[in-house]
Amino acid sequence: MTPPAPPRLAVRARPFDFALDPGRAALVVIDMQRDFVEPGGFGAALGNDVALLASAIAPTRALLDAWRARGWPVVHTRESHAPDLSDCPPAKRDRGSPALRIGDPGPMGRLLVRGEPGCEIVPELAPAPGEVVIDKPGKGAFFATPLQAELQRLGVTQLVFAGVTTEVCVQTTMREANDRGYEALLVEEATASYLPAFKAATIEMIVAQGGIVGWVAPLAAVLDALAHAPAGAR
Ligand code: TIU
Repeated sequence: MTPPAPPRLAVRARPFDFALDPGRAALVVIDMQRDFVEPGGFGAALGNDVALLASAIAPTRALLDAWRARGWPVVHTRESHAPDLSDCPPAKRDRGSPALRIGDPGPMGRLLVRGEPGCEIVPELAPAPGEVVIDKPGKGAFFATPLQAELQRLGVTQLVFAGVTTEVCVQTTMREANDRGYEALLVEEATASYLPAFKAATIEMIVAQGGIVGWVAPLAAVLDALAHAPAGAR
């Protein structure tokens, strides 16, 4: 006989409480790479003040610690391209007029190219052994990646999101997840944007119309729910 499923945990969220399923929720950390967060990377080449993203590191670390303590699944993503740029459409590489383009050499190696130092996740949030790492050529993490197959393998139906940037890769991935039937929750302090007004607008877009894209919760609410999760439930 299969044991009864552990009870769901109410997370205080907008537009209404999120019913966290201890057996089926993965933490998804989007693109916390040196190329976005540190000077000299892709984000800086686009003309952004990368210091604005540092605020997301400590809250994301708190989430990771709580998730790992429960033994629940963690997924990290990296926006990245093959060294020959065969997975980088010219329309993406040529966009805008940055100081450096994807694949160009910078102080942390070639921008957004797999294997280069700048493409790695910041040391504070480095993936632990056994955690899933998805290299993605697009802004959304489902496009041209094995993410859906990995989530199915893990039995995951709920995704709790952290990472950068809120309105680009995080929101795109939440929308992809929502359309695929996943329940998606964004943790407010664990995400950041180069444009704080866009982070605020994204949060409102997600929760509008009864949660048209998903839910948004404060970090404390998620940590509180995790603290009440049955030991080892997964
Ligand atoms: N430019 C910007 O805000 N973001 C990206 O290019 N990628 C991600 O959001 N990861």
